[in-house]
Amino acid sequence: MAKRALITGITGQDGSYLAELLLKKGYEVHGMVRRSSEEKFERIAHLQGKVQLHQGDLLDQFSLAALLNLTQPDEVYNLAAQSFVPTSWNQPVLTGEFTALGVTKMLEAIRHTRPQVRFYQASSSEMFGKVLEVPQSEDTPFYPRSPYGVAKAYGHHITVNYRESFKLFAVSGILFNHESPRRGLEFVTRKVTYNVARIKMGLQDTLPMGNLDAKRDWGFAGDYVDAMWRMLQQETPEDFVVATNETHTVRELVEIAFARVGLDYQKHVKIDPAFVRPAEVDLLIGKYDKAREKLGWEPTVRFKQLVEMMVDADLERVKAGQR
Ligand code: NDP
Ligand code: GDR
Repeated sequence: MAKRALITGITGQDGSYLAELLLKKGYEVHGMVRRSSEEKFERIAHLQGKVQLHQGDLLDQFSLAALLNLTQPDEVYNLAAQSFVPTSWNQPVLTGEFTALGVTKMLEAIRHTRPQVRFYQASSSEMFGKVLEVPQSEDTPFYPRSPYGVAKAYGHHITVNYRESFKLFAVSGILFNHESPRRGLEFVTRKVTYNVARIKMGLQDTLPMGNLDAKRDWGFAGDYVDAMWRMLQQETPEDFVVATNETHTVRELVEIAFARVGLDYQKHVKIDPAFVRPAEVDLLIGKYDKAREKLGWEPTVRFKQLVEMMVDADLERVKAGQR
């Protein structure tokens, strides 16, 4: 019989890639979606009829238990979260409700209705924040720098705790930044590649940016969802860092993206304090040796290739009058 998976956050960047991967592997895929006045399922439009969508919300404990009863999953991937770091300073309580307590709600639902489930929690390199070690591994202590990072650290620890307290097969993937042409427009990679395409097409001239000196370890989302799946196929539940072990500045990102369309970023990028954060994460670089050794996982897309893939995709979209 086909394995069944339930994905929260299926309408997000990672949810769409993970749903594709699991369908390819022959899974029956169920996704939890929030109701809104207008359905915006662009990222999974091409999977319509292949995935089964159900209403539910991380804030509503019973909706989670009901969904587990209805779908009887073998694997649950908890990707839903308020995931944009700047919003977490404007809505810190809501971020805590979704991104921190939402994890406990899901774990409680699993414990009481389907304890045999294999559970994946989407943890983040933002938990390392003001880093205490370079590069960062599974053993590096956390020092989060935003309400988002703090909420993710809670989600991480409660996942470990439920594994140790109730013997659940619960794992936490500590994923570094991962991007794709499906990335939300407010995140820095997509913001840059989309605006570069618009500037190239003569639709605007300037790009307002925040801190160009921040360094990130950027990989491709398609690679990272494969690591999530591999974590749930292990014999014993363990946590893993997933990264590329390369770090680049936002300035390099901007430079490569503009160069792809034959432009000089210095003529278009303007620093706007509105995009500078109250507290910054200056340097992230992940050590993924454990994932390589135990999961047999390697990133397949490197930084320059990733940025150019995103610029090319955005150029096509802008030419076609799409977002
Ligand atoms: P997105 O922001 O693209 O997607 C977030 C998803 O969560 C959307 O489907 C959204 O639904 C859903 N969601 C938000 N709040 C709720 C709620 N209360 N109830 C139900 N669903 C909700 O994120 P990504 O795909 O980029 O990331 C997936 C996960 O991985 C997130 O938890 C993120 O924090 C984490 N992560 C991401 C990294 C990255 O670089 N991308 C790195 C490390 C961790 P809707 O469409 O309705 O808004
Ligand atoms: P991040 O991603 O905060 O690392 O979280 P984001 O792309 O938003 O920022 C990366 C870095 O770029 C700097 N920056 C800007 N960022 C944005 N968004 N807009 C700008 O104009 C801008 N200018 C400079 C930021 O200061 C920052 O240093 C992402 C999210 O996907 C999280 O959910 C996830 O957990 C982490 O990655 C790993």
